[in-house]
Amino acid sequence: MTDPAEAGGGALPGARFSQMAHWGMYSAEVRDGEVVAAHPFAGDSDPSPILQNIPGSVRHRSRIAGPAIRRGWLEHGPGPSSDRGSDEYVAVSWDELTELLATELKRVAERHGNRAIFGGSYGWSAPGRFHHAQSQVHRFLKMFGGYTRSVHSYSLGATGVIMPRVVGAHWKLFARSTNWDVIARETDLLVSFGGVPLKNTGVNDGGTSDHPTRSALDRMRERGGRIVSISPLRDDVHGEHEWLAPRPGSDVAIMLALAYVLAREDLADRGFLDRYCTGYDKFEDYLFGRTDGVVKTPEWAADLSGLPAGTLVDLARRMASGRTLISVTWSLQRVRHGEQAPWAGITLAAMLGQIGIPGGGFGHGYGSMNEPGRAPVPYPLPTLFQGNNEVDDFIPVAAISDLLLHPGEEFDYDGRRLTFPDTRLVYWAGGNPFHHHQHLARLRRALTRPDTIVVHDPYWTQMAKHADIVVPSTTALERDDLSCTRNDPLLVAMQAATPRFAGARDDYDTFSALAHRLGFGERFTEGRTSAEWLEHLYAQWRGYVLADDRRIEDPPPFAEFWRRGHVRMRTEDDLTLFEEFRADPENNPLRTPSGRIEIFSADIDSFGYDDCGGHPTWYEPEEWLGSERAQQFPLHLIANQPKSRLHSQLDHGATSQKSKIHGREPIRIHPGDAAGRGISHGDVVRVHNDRGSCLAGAVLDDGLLRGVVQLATGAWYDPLDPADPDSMCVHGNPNVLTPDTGTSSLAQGCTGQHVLVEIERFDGELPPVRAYDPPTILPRRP
Ligand SMILES: Nc1nc2c(c(=O)[nH]1)N[C@H]1C(S)=C(S)[C@@H](COP(=O)(O)OP(=O)(O)OC[C@H]3O[C@@H](n4cnc5c(=O)[nH]c(N)nc54)[C@H](O)[C@@H]3O)O[C@H]1N2
Ligand SMILES: Nc1nc2c(c(=O)[nH]1)N[C@H]1C(S)=C(S)[C@@H](COP(=O)(O)OP(=O)(O)OC[C@H]3O[C@@H](n4cnc5c(=O)[nH]c(N)nc54)[C@H](O)[C@@H]3O)O[C@H]1N2
Ligand SMILES: [Mo]
Repeated sequence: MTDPAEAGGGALPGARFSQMAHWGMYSAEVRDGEVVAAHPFAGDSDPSPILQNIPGSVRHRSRIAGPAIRRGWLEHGPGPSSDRGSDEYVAVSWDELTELLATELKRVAERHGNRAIFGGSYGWSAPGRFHHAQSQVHRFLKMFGGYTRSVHSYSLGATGVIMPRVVGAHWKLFARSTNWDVIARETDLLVSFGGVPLKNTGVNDGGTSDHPTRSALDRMRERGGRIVSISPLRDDVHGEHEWLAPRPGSDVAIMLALAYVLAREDLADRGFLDRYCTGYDKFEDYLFGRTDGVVKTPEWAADLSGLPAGTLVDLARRMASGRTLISVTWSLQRVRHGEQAPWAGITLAAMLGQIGIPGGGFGHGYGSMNEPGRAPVPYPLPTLFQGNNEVDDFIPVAAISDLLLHPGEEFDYDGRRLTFPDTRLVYWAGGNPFHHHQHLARLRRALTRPDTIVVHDPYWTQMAKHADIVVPSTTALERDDLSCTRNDPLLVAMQAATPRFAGARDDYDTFSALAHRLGFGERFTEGRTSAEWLEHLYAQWRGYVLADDRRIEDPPPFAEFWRRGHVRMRTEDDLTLFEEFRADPENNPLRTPSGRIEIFSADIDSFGYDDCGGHPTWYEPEEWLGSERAQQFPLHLIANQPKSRLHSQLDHGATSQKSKIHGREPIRIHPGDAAGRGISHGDVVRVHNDRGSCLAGAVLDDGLLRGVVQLATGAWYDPLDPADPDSMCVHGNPNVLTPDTGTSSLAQGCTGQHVLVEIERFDGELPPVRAYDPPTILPRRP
C-alpha cells in the first residue's frame, strides 16, 4: 500500500497515483504534497473537463485545517442561535472535539431520544466504497441508537416514489436501461425531453472509467437515426438534431397531445396496452376530455407549450412509424408535479408498444448521468454493512427546512400522514445543503433552530460555516480506497496521493474515536484499521467474481490488484429495458399491484390528492411563464446542473473559475431579453424575485428560448451581509431564488429546477467574492 507520507513529501516529484472522481478515473500527478495535474484514464473515450478542477485542491485556502467549535456554542453551550453563519470559530484539539461531540450526542439522546438527531445528511461526498461519508455517518449513528433519516434524493425525488408504483422499481430504469450500443444500432428516432446533455453524462455517483454517450449518439446518427430534442436550451444535444423549444414546464401537456394523436389516429398498440398495462381506458377518457371536459388536442398543447399544433401531429406520426425511444431527463421531475412527466412518458411509450424491444420504448436519465445506457455488472459491490436504524421517523429528503421549522406538524407523503420530529441535533457528513437546498433564506432561518449542528467536510463550505462543531475531513486524494459502481466494468484502486492536509482526519477515524469514547468502538471498527477494511471488502467482492463461471478475468490477490490499479469485470452487454417482462409477463411480472405497467394506479387514486391523481395528468405549475406570477417576474430561470463542476465541489478549480464572469457564475440570456434591459455580454446582473437575489455574469446566447434564462447551481453561496438571512448572494447561487415546495403530496420531491425571476444590470460597486475564505478562527485560550 502506498505510504501517503512517503508519496507526497516531495520524495517522488511527479509521482502518479491511480484515482477516481465522480467525474472519471484519472491519475493524480503529485509534487510537494499537492496535485499538479490530473491525467485522464487512457481507456476513457471522452474524459470529462471537470478533471481540471482537481489540481491545487488539496491545499486550497478553503480547506479546514483543524477541528473548530463555533465561539457562541463554546461559550454558551448548545441552543438555538441566529449567529450561525456569521460567528467566529475557536480551534480545538482532536481530543477536545471528540469529548465535546460525544457528550453532546449523549445529552441529546438521553434527554430527547434518538429521533431528535437528524442524520439524513444528504450529499455526494466522494467516491470510494469504504470512506464514503454517507455510509460512515449512517453506520455510526445506527450503532449509536438510531436517528431520523431522509429518503430518496434531490436527483430523483419524484421518480423514486412514482416509478415503483407504475413499473415496480425506479433503480431498474437506470441500472438496467437499454444500452448505448443497442440505441446506436437500433433506434430510428430518439425523442428526448430535456435533451441528452453531455455535460451531465460526465458524472456518475461513484465514478466511471468511460464516457461513451457522445460516440453512441454519433454512431446512431451516422446510421440514419434522428434526434428530436425537446428542451428550452439548444445545447442540450450536441451535433445535428431537431430542436423544439417549448415553454419550460409544459412537457406533460406535449406528451398528452402526442398520446391524443396516437389514440385518435388509431396508431396506439392496443395489443401491448391490453397485455402489459392496466388502466389505459381511464387515461383515454381523460385524453378525450370525457372526465374533465378538456380534450388534449395538439391545439390545446400548443397554447400551453408554444409548439405549433402541426409539429406535434407530425411528431406523433413519425414516432409511430419506426423504432422510437422516448427519453425523459431527470430534470423534468425536479419541478412541481414532477411525478407526471416520467409517468406520462412511459405511458406514451406504452402506446407505441415498443417497450422491451431493442432501441425502442422508454428511457429515464439518458443525458442526466453516466450510468443510464451503460451495461451493468452481474456482481454485488463491495459494501460496508450498515446495520439497522432503531428510529422509524424519516423525512422526504427535500423537507429539511420544514423539519426544523415545523416540529410536531403532520404532512402527506406517499399515502401516509407523517409527523416531523423535534430535532435538537443535526449531523451532516458529505453533503452541502447550501448547495442542494432551495430558498436559502428559509434554510438559514431553519438552521437557527437546533441546539447543535455538526458538519464534517474537507472545505469551509457555507454549511461548515453554519455548524457549531466543525470536523475537518480528508479528501479522497489523501486516503486509500476502492471504487466501483453497478454499471462500470472496472474495480479501481484509489491510491492516497498526498499526505493528509494539516489537521484533517478520515471520517472513519473520527467516527472510530467517537465510537470508542461512547463505548461501541469494537462494534464500529470490528477491530480493523482502514487498510484492513479495504482488504476485507476486496476479498468479499473477489469471492463474488470467482464464483462466476463466465468471469473474464480472475481478480488477483489484493496486493497485486493494488499495484495494477484496476481489475476488469464482466458486463451484461446489449441489454434492453424490460425485455424479460415483454418476453414473459406472467413469469416476470413487474412489482406493481397488477404486475403490469400501471397507467392508472388505484392506490394513488385512493389517496385523494388534488396534486397527484390516479393517471398522468396535466397540472399547471406556479413557477412558469403561463402563470400570473410571470407578470411580476417575467423570466423563467432554469437552475440546472453545472457544466464546469460537480455541484458545489471544487468551485474554486480551474474549469469552474474559467467559466465565471468578473468572478460571478455565468447566467445565459437571450439577446432579445438582454437588449430590452440594457444588458450586454459580460455585464454583471442582479437576478431577483420575492425570495431573494444574487449577482451573476451575463452571457448572451440565442440558443435559449426567449423568456428563458439559465443559471447553473453550484456557485458557493456568498451573502453580502453574513448576519442577514435575506442578504443578496454576490456570487450567483440560484437557490436564493428557488421555491422550497414539494413536487406533490405524493413524493414531496425537490422542485429546484424552475423559478421565475427578473433581471437588471448591476451598476453598483462590485462586492468581493469571499465564498472561499475561511471564517475567523481564534486560538483556544486555556
Ligand atoms: N436549484 C437546484 N438545486 C439543486 C438541483 C437542481 O437541479 N436545481 N439539483 C439537486 C441535486 S440532483 C443534487 S444531487 C444536489 C447535490 O447536492 P450535494 O450532494 O449536497 O452537493 P455537493 O457539492 O456534491 O456536496 C458534497 C459535499 O461533500 C464534501 N465532501 C467531499 N468529500 C468528502 C469526504 O470524504 N468527507 C466528507 N465529510 N465530505 C466530503 C464536499 O466538499 C461537498 O461540500 O443538489 C440539488 N440541488
Ligand atoms: N457536469 C455535471 N454533471 C452532472 C451533475 C453536475 O453537478 N455537474 N450532477 C449530476 C446529478 S447529481 C444529477 S441528479 C444529474 C441531473 O440530471 P438532470 O436533472 O437531467 O440535469 P439538468 O442539467 O439539471 O437538466 C437537464 C436539462 O433539462 C432541461 N430542462 C430543464 N427544464 C426543462 C423543462 O421544463 N422541459 C424540458 N423539456 N427540458 C427542461 C435543461 O435545459 C437542462 O439542461 O446530473 C448529474 N450530472
Ligand atoms: Mo442529483
